[in-house]
Amino acid sequence: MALQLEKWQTLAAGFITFPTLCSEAQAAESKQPELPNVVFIYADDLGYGDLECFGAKNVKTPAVNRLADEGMRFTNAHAAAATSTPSRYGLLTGRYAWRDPGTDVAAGNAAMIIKPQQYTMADMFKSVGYATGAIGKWHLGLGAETGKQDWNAPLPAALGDLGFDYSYIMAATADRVPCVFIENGKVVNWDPDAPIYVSYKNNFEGEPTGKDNPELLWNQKPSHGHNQSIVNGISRIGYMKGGGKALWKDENIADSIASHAVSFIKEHSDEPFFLYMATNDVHVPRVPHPRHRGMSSMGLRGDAIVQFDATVETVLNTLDSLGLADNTIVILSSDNGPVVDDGYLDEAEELLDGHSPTGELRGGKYSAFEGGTRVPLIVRWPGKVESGQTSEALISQIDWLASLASLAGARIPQGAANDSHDNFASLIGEDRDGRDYVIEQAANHALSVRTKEWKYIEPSKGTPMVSWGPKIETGYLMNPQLYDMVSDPLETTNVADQYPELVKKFSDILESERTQSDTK
Ligand code: NG6
Ligand code: CA
Repeated sequence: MALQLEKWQTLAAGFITFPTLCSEAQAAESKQPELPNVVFIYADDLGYGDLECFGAKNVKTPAVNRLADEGMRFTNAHAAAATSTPSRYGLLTGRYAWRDPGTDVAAGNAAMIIKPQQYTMADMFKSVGYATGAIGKWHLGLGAETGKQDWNAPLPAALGDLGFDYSYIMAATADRVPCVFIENGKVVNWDPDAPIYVSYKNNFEGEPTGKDNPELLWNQKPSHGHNQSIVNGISRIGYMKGGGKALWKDENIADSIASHAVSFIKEHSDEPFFLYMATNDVHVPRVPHPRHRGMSSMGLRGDAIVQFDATVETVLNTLDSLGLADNTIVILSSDNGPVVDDGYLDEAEELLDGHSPTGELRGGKYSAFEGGTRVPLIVRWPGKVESGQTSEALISQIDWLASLASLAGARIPQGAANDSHDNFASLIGEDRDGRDYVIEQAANHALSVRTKEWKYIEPSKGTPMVSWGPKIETGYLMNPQLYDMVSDPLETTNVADQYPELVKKFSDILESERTQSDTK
């Protein structure tokens, strides 16, 4: 069609008075540019300091470095929460998880946490004609009722209800049963000889567990927790029976995710698409494919970062080979801060050798300190986002829904995504200030207010260190905390007593956010 028009235009040039052709040519000129594709590469537990282009030691991340060179690196970007489920909930709904009960780290048999009637990022893209796909870690529940799923039949409530045309997902995390991929609500490679049963309460008779049968843990052993059903020589959280040939091999999870992402991109290369690709790397159990083993000097955790980088490379190469790179926004980030020992004996801590997963930030996953929610962020959009730049804009994942809606020209329905602000200008580097403040949720639900200058952590109950194994400072204290993020970016000195008026201002902000009604 375009070619035909060009031919007609050339022909018409000699006959300027041919009215129909002129108006067609004008129409072609004023045609809106095609909507860009959007690809989220969403890592799991990848820390602010875990990528080479964010200062990582002992591990090379050439593909991510390339993305940063060709795009913009953000040094003050935050996940909405310090663990996966609430963070993803905020990202995909534009609504803070702390407003809604039942949004904490989900079991593998949790019911859908985002309700089918809720508006999601995928609904938004779909409303303006995008093809939408979710591939990789889900961790937001499936099915209508917790514990009542029939894993041997199509799940009645799944991602299709949330606006995703296509999904190929892990129900929860690699350390939680069921250890199978689910494609469009059906277990992949479902094995009629090994029907699947899942419980988070009781074991199934005769099934070994990590607790009772440690001799079966040939692949990886737990350091804390993770001592229930055994799959692929690794004990997990929760009990499952069956699975047979549907059971995943942890070594292949990254490749399965990458190859399905490639197929999705290929299949939709001639229409706008939104791909939410959530990797399993670098969550526990870290069991990278043998070809990535030993590629860092930090053992399995470092090798999982290498594997994450390989996934990024696959996606970038696919976009290149299909000629889609220029018209695709690639956004890379992580769901929460890093953890070293998160429950398996993988020597992650012993082999750090000077590498700091948080990039020296205090705390880590679960924590109210910066290490909990400050995450790497890279945005690449050739020709639109300046390349090789760094932005210090204050950014929260809660805003991505409204920001990308503004890009796509989608209208968010009244009452939906209320916490999400249109910050598209900062996401593409035009505005280098970003939000006035972001709100961060720690694992115990303590909220913090972070401005460019200050970090306020509200008083909350809890132990100073995570109490169940990971060696992480929680930042929980019964008194208010205030840190001067300009002179004290590592949150070493609580100055709340010196600035009572600021403490009041920030606690008022939290109070008013908490009481905000359901309409914008
Ligand atoms: C914790 C798990 C941890 C991890 C986390 C969720 C234990 C002892 N620890 O309860 O290993 O799975 O939940 O991580 O069970 S997240 O990144 O998905 O939020
Ligand atoms: Ca996580």
